[in-house]
Amino acid sequence: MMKPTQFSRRRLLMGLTAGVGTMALAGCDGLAQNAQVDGVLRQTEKLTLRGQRLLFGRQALAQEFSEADLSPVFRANGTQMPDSDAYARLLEHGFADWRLQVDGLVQRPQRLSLADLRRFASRTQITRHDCVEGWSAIGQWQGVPLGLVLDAAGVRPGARYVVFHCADELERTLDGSGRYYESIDLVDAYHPQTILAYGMNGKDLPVAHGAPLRLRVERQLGYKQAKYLMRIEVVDAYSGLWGGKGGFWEDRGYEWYAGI
Ligand SMILES: Nc1nc2c(c(=O)[nH]1)N[C@H]1C(S)=C(S)[C@@H](COP(=O)(O)O)O[C@H]1N2
Ligand SMILES: [Mo]
Repeated sequence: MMKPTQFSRRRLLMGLTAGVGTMALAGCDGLAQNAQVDGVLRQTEKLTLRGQRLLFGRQALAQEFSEADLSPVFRANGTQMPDSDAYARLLEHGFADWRLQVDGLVQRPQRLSLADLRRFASRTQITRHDCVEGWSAIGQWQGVPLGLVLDAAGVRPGARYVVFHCADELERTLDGSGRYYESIDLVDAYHPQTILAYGMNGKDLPVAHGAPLRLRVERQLGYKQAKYLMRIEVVDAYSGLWGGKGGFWEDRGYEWYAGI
């Protein structure tokens, strides 16, 4: 599995190589060129340090709790039952016909059943969910690390974000712009606690909490935890989607990076 550090180091290295390449073309004599290269190296070193501090910060784990800490009631919020015939049919058949589509900037687009997802290694974590509306709850989530699914699909160069398309329309509109969606960057996508959860508190994920599959991205607020996942799209930009701000609530004024 490609770790975010490897990914970002490669990105930084690529930046360095590009910088040196340009310098080599622009340099007129050896000395000046060396001085310039030295300058680039020094600058890059600073950048690397700053970048890594940022990234290590981003990679810190969210606090995990014990079973004794589980909230007796985990509130459901937003959509609690997608209002579409397509979803009703999927639910009726116990999600046997449901497939998670994985596409966009990937080498091998996937159509994964719940059984396929359960065949990947799984991660179980007990974390606190914080909603901006002012409530929190501690729950246990089981699922497949998103990074494993992305690696199975093979993320292509130029990819920057992962978009989550959901089954529900939180706001009824004629053009479909009320459909719930979310997006995160590749650093969060490869964070060890970022999972596609099919289980909650030891049972199959309940409908109210996003059955059959939802995102858990534990360093961010509640509205990033997209429920009712249908499709994962890898993109280089999210500006072309719906309102252009990267998510249902983002399009209505919330921050794209909802770090906690
Ligand atoms: N598809 C979808 N995902 C969603 C929402 C939604 O309405 N639809 N609501 C969001 C908000 S604001 C919160 S707080 C959490 C609520 O998750 P829960 O219902 O499991 O408590 O889901 C988030 N993900
Ligand atoms: Mo929320």
